[in-house]
Amino acid sequence: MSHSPKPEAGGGLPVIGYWLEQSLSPRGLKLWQTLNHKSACLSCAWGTGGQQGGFVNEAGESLQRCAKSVEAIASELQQPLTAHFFDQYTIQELQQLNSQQCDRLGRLSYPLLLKAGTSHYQRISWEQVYQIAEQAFRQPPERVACYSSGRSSNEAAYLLQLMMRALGSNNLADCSDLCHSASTVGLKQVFGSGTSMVSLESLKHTDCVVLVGSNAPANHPRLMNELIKLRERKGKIIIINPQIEVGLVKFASPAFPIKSLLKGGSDISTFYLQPIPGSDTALFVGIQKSLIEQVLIKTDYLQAYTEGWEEVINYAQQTSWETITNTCGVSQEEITAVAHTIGTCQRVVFAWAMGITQHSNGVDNVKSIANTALLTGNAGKLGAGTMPIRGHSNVQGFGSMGVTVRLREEIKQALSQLLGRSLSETPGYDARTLIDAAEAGKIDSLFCLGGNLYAANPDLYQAQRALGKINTIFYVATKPNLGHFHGLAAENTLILPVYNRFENPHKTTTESGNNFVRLNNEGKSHLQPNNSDLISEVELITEIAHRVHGETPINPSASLRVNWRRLQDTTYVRQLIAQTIPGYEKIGDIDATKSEFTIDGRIFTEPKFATPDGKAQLSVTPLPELNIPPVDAFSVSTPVQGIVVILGTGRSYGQHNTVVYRSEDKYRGMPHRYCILMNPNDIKKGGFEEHQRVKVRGDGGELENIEIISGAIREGVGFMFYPEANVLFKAHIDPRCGTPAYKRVPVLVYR
Ligand SMILES: Nc1nc2c(c(=O)[nH]1)N[C@H]1C(S)=C(S)[C@@H](COP(=O)(O)OP(=O)(O)OC[C@H]3O[C@@H](n4cnc5c(=O)[nH]c(N)nc54)[C@H](O)[C@@H]3O)O[C@H]1N2
Ligand SMILES: Nc1nc2c(c(=O)[nH]1)N[C@H]1C(S)=C(S)[C@@H](COP(=O)(O)OP(=O)(O)OC[C@H]3O[C@@H](n4cnc5c(=O)[nH]c(N)nc54)[C@H](O)[C@@H]3O)O[C@H]1N2
Ligand code: SF4
Ligand SMILES: [Mo]
Repeated sequence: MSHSPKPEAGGGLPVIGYWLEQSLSPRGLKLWQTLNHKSACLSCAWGTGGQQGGFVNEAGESLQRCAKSVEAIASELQQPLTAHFFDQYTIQELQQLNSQQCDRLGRLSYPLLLKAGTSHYQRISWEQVYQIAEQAFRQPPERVACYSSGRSSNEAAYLLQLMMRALGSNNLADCSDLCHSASTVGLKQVFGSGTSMVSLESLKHTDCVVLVGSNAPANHPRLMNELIKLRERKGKIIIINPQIEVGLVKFASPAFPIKSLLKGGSDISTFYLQPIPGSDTALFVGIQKSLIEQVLIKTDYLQAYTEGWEEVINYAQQTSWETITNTCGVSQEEITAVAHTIGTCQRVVFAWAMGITQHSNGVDNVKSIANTALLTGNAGKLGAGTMPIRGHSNVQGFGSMGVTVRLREEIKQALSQLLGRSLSETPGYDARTLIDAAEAGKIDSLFCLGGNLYAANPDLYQAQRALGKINTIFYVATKPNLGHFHGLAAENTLILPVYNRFENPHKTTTESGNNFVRLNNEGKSHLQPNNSDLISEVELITEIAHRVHGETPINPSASLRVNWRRLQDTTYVRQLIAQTIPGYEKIGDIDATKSEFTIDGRIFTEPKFATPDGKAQLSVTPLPELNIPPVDAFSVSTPVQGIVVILGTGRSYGQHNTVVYRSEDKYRGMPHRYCILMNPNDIKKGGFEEHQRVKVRGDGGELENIEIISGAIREGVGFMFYPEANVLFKAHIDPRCGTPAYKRVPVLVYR
């Protein structure tokens, strides 16, 4: 097999090639129309698109669409599955499909039911769907659960949680439990607010960005424009990542054509630190220690605006350099240089993604970053602060709408007033505890609003077993995925097709990771009524709620009334949101004003935070104890030739979460999905050669025939793609937020 050379910059020609290929395809015209549709991009939470036009970002700048949005739209513009498709294939045959093949089957276009003991999904009517739903939702409330993924609208999210709370169930698991939950929990403790405190406008004033555990060139491509501009104004960028992601070193963005074409891209990283996976807390405590030694701590600021800082300083002082550098694997010299830059820049933004949150100490990781921001006075001023880079395009909106097991007290009060009764006090299941509860036979009915609960979880064997103990599962989706064929319920598995964001017959809203609310116009689907039978998510949820909860308002004397069918009008839903969700007041008249807005109370440009006394709360973040299991911990019976590495599992450049669009990853030189990226020295130490096929075994399972690819990754560390790698390991979570340690998976690579 020939191996093409890896690109020397992120972005660039492969991306332009992809735009061209899609534009020239038969759906090219519809694709461009959709790109121009006034709605937020489907893909990531950077929040491009909206009322000013599809290519405009939150700061009103144009040319901000990236190839990822094209990928997402192109996939939604596929033809519908034919009327008899599911008659032709048994469920066993469908289980042979990989993620990419599932997605390429086409758009789901009619409701489907797979009954236990039968071999085929069969088409059913919406009336049959509602009858099954009525039954399913009438089970004891603690045995009814939902899971959601952040592509749907605020309106659908709000209705989903309202329906569940009205039932008396708090079981609102969400993909954010597997994602940024550590950020929400950590930031709330420190600042009283769980989202980014930096607006896009504010980011333009920074002179230093510390980007930790993020592969933004692939996953938030338009953030790269801000990093390029930062370097152009002589700002600094500190990258912290065990893996050298080529686009974090150099990135070619179409918004900077001259640099991209003539110079092969713009420089990104000023410093690139490669810590041991899972050790970021140690690295940040090291940075704090160095800041103290270099007398760069802002004591006046700490005294005026924070609490708990003395303990944090004491802890950093008491922790020896030896312990710090041994834990994080970064030298004191490098830490000192980076601390000097952070301590001497005027306005520093600390941004992070999954490399920080997906660890069994994810909350500490987040807090150690927040502490560092505070020690240097970099929170609560323009151009500075903490910025979790959110995942799905509306995942943050789901949290704001109350789709969470950690409901804010204010929302709880407002909802109980709306429903005319107090909400259930039984704690709800998050994504992980839901799987455990299901496995223990404690769940009867599960309603999945988008997503792929099966394939997104660690330990796919457990996920499958657990889902198999639930009586009825509803998968509300736009396209088929692995979960629809492997995550089968004990009795009834339903797949319910819905319109996506740019097709809904009504207006909707979404919230970006920068706390900006977008208004999405009505649209029209390319699917023809004669060969498809779709409805909107809002219609589906309100109809189920109406059937379960009845015609009448739940409490006629409550100050607000819920009339479920009237809630099919999303204008009315927005009014309820305005009245019950803090910071969302302006949504009440967005239909008339068309004014997209920044949510109140989230962006801090003054050092007064959302805690009860307005002060930020620092607390000690203990260094993690990171162990590497010996070879014999993997119970391989015969003597083996191999090596134990710490695996990070994540995304390729051609996938969106569990949905694979392209199998190869050109930027990392990984030609297909079943590769492991390893350091050349580890390949040698294991007695292997590049491109050799090996077995990879974790504590949950094994994969065979994995191709070794040599790459710029720290020694002792490996990288594989998810969801394929999710068979390898069991769930090890941070108990404070429930997020699994997807980024620190010890595996034996052997033959
Ligand atoms: N195109 C595209 N865009 C997406 C998505 C997608 O799948 N495709 N998914 C969306 C979603 S839901 C999310 S959550 C985001 C995900 O966006 P990211 O978080 O950028 O995605 P990951 O692939 O998980 O990569 C995390 C990075 O963390 C690094 N890393 C791993 N372990 C550690 C560690 O211990 N410490 C540090 N400092 N770094 C580490 C990895 O090398 C990798 O570069 O992207 C969103 N946007
Ligand atoms: N090993 C490993 N596992 C991980 C991660 C990792 O880094 N490593 N990352 C985790 C993270 S950060 C996340 S967020 C989760 C992702 O977990 P999920 O959000 O559960 O999964 P997705 O793959 O994003 O879901 C894709 C499906 O959503 C459906 N969909 C798309 N658009 C719509 C819509 O408009 N409406 C509806 N109803 N459905 C729609 C489509 O049918 C598609 O198949 O995975 C987690 N799992
Ligand atoms: S950066 Fe994110 S929001 Fe912006 S166009 Fe790309 S995928 Fe869409
Ligand atoms: Mo995510």
